[in-house]
Amino acid sequence: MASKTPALTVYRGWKETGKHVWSPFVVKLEARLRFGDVAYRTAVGSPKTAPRGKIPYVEFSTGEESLGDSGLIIKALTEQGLLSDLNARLDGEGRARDLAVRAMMEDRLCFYHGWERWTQNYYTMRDHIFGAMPYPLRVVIGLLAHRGMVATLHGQGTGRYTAEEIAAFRLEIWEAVDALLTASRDKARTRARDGSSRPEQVHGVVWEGEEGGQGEGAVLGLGRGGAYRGGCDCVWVRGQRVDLYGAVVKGFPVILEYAERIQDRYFPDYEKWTL
Ligand SMILES: N[C@@H](CCC(=O)N[C@@H](CS)C(=O)NCC(=O)O)C(=O)O
Repeated sequence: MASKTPALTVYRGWKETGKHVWSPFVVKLEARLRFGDVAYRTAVGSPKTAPRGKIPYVEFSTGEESLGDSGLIIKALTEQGLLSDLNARLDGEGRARDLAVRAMMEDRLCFYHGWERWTQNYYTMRDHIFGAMPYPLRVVIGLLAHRGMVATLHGQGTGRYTAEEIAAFRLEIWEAVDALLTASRDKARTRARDGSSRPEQVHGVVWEGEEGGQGEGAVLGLGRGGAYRGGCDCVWVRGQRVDLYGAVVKGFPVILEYAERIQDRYFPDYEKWTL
């Protein structure tokens, strides 16, 4: 839990106090701040006022310019000494693996989720993202957003795959995450038996919270992604709808246990999902 005086405001896109919001990058950033015991307050903000046109972004109470992009925010806070450099003790191979984990989650899985949200659960997305707008405006803006997202997904490539292919790619990713977490958990248990208290790190994904590489936050953000109620992967779902994808990742108890541990330890004040 954050314990210092908040000098930092995290703009999350939605008010939703006491809850994860639907942006995986917000979840990732908040997790990273809580791992490092950095106090922050949350505010709504908007992509329109964000320095890079996306959430999350942050502002310091010292009045410096606001800063966007979860990765760059974490980098800046690390350079300022507010966060420790989780990758400092990794060798070159470890850093490469950590980078690969982040890319897998943020530059690959993220697009599959975007596809799932905007093409398979369009109305859910529209009504949540633009819920504050009057209905007629929401319809128009929603269609424009949908069109933009479909064009982005087509250009990036995800939009050219079938639903079955995307499902297979997603499963492949969750199998990889499961393998990393299982190996990490087993090593942590071995070390605990050996009397070492330090959590074991494997490939930038750790079983215990704060000593992981940067990939930790990415796995958490993309894996649990807040309170999104569409039909997305496992821990994105908060109970109301557990569909095929939820069912798939429900088959990975190690991932679920991992997400649960992080939730209970670092987000006890946030509403918890149910499957
Ligand atoms: N690389 C960015 C990605 C942030 C991102 O994609 N944010 C999405 C929400 S999950 C967003 O603001 N989308 C609004 C838009 O693109 O207009 C980060 O790490 O912060």
